[in-house]
Amino acid sequence: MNQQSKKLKDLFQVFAPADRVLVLMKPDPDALSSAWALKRLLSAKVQSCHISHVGEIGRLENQAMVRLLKIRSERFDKIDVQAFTKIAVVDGQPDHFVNLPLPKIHVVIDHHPVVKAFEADFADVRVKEGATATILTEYLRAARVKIPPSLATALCFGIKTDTNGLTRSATKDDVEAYAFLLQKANLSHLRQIEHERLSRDDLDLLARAIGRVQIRRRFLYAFLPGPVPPDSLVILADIFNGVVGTSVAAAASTYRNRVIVILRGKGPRVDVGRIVRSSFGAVGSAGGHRVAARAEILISRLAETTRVEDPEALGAWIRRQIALNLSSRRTSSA
Ligand SMILES: [Mn+2]
Repeated sequence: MNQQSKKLKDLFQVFAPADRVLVLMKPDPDALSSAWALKRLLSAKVQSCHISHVGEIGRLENQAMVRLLKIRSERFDKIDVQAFTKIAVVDGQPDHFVNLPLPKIHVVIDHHPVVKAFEADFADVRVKEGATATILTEYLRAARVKIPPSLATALCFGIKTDTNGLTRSATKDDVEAYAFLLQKANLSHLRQIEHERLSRDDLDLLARAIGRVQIRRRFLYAFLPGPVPPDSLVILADIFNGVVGTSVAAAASTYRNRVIVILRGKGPRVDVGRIVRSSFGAVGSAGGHRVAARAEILISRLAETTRVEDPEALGAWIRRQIALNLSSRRTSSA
């Protein structure tokens, strides 16, 4: 028996025919598709299997995915956890759900690094894989379960999203799973999901933001007087990252009591995670990786640093902070 078949056997051993299973996740494309794949995998083994998401399905692509592919997931606050006999978590770990009233978690399938050790009847955490959807695809193949077009499409989108179109931290396994799924997927649905990124409100916002873009050398910056929801800033930063001749794009605004800064980068030497940490790590939460990062700072924390009530002054302060840290030779004040 190969390794994947052994894991499948171990996974199935957790479940009994009378089990009512809850699959829990935070609803990004990788998590949604992985949850659906696990449901498919278990459907013949247990009495019932339900998918539930924690938080909102916010991004438009994700809403399009759920709508077009008819993924049935219920918000966590709408379900009764007590009605289930087993709980599985995908694309996350018990540590990511500490604020929820959860009994024991029986199964964990994930690709995030283990920050806090946990106990489960079955755990498969493969940190090297680009997507949990890749791992679930291997389970489906090992189980010889038929993968309907809509599920294949969802898994394709999950892998693509988590690996930035197979360009970021994608392994041979991710590429293989993707190639396998692509033959079964509905490509017109996949294209439609990927393209539904802008709401009508976002379009108005984009028009405003374009008028406020400043480009200095390879750094593109747009500050919008708030409030602007963080998800909309992500959309703007993604779009601005496409401007030729730039390597760092930042979209910033305020939302509720915070300053939000979203950074996107491209090019071989760029690391926006480092930039955002050295720019804002001292005053707020700041993190990310080479091509995507964000900072969130309580406005009140900046009251002594800049004139926070004046949007232009605040916007200029954020721009200066980033500009000071663009070059990796300049080390952050340690
Ligand atoms: Mn993931």
